[in-house]
Amino acid sequence: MLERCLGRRRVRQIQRTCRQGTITFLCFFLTVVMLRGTIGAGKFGTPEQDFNEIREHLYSRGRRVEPHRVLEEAQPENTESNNYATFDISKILVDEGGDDEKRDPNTPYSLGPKISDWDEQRAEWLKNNSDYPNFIGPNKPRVLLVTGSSPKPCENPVGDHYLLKSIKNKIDYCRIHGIEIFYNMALLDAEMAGFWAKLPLIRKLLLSHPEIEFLWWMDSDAMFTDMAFEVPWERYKDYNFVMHGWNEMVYDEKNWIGLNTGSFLLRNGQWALDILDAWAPMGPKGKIRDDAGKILTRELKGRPVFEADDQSAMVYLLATQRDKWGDKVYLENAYYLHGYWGILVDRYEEMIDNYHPGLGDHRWPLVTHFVGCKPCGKFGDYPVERCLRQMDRAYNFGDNQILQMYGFTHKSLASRRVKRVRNESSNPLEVKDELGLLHPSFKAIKLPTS
Ligand SMILES: [Mn+2]
Repeated sequence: MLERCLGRRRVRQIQRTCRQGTITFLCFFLTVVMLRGTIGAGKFGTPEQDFNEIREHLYSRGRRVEPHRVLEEAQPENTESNNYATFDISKILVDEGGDDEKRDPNTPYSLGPKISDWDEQRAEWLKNNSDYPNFIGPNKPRVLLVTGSSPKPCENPVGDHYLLKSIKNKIDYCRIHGIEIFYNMALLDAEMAGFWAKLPLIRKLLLSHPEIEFLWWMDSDAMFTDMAFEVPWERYKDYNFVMHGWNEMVYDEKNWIGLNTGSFLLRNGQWALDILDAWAPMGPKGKIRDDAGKILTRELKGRPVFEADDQSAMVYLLATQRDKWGDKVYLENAYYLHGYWGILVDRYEEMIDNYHPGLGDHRWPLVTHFVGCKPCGKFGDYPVERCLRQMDRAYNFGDNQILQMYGFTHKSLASRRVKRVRNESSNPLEVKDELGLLHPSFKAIKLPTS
């Protein structure tokens, strides 16, 4: 029938083609079987997975991301890809872990060797190192702002982008105000991971930098939103520890949000070492921190059930030992040393319409703190979209005060794009910025006249 329609020669041609096709298919099939043997069947060994692995093998050898066995060892030069978008960072960031020195659980935790004459040691050092005075002007202490983030990348790369915005924001404020910055990414004491990591770090920095008069701790989730506000240092001359908070809420109510430890000032001295020692014992992770969390939830007003955190521990310490510490602690609420984002970010436009930077309080908050947003972690207490949108607004609100120095502003608080707000001048040194932040008096250094 076929022969009659197509003719004998044509049919033989088709038959030959079919035979060749069968051989080709057999060859392909054997290749598949061989490759499966070489590279493994993949995580689940599904046909689709097999196919993907084989395809990747055939077309992009050397561009593969996951480690694999035989072929890679044979051709090491092919493992180098130029594509950052597809590179798997876990190849480089290996979690060694495991070799932390274990502390004897029967000995109480301590931040370090007992020091009881730090004031004398420090005074001696300052006398011998007059090039490093602890005050850099009248009523202007030498300040070190300390902040930091986890040694690991964030769960989502967007988190790292916000960490970058956050440190850029702090660099700007500190440059304008003549403050030094320390950014920490090392976990100095594995037992004090999480919100407690700041304690060993702060102690280390106070002891290594006797020239620092005040250490300013600031969380990575807090941003400066008033670039023109200078801390009223003179107000704190008789105090060692300044936090945002209210005396009644801490001492009378024992409210766990009576103060905030996301942004505080600590004066270098023996007193600081002593309160760090008194603060630390609830920190060690595991049973100690878990049990302490139960005590704090029971004793403090409004505290949810969770492991001990540094803020609750500070409220508890002050409320139970007011006699010992209270006279040197200043709970500030005349301006926002810490300002809760929930009540501030939606009011920025209103602030712009009615007020100006330099006030630091509800009219123009010094700090906007994104309590409960965890842009670097897996889960926060608020919707991700709301947190990130509002963090952008806070960043841009603060950044506008930096951009105005150079004649620019963000197109809106939601926009990363900028526009010009004044024309270029051929006499650039005659241009004065509105807020006077280009050459602020609080940054000026007065050299002694001979
Ligand atoms: Mn925070």
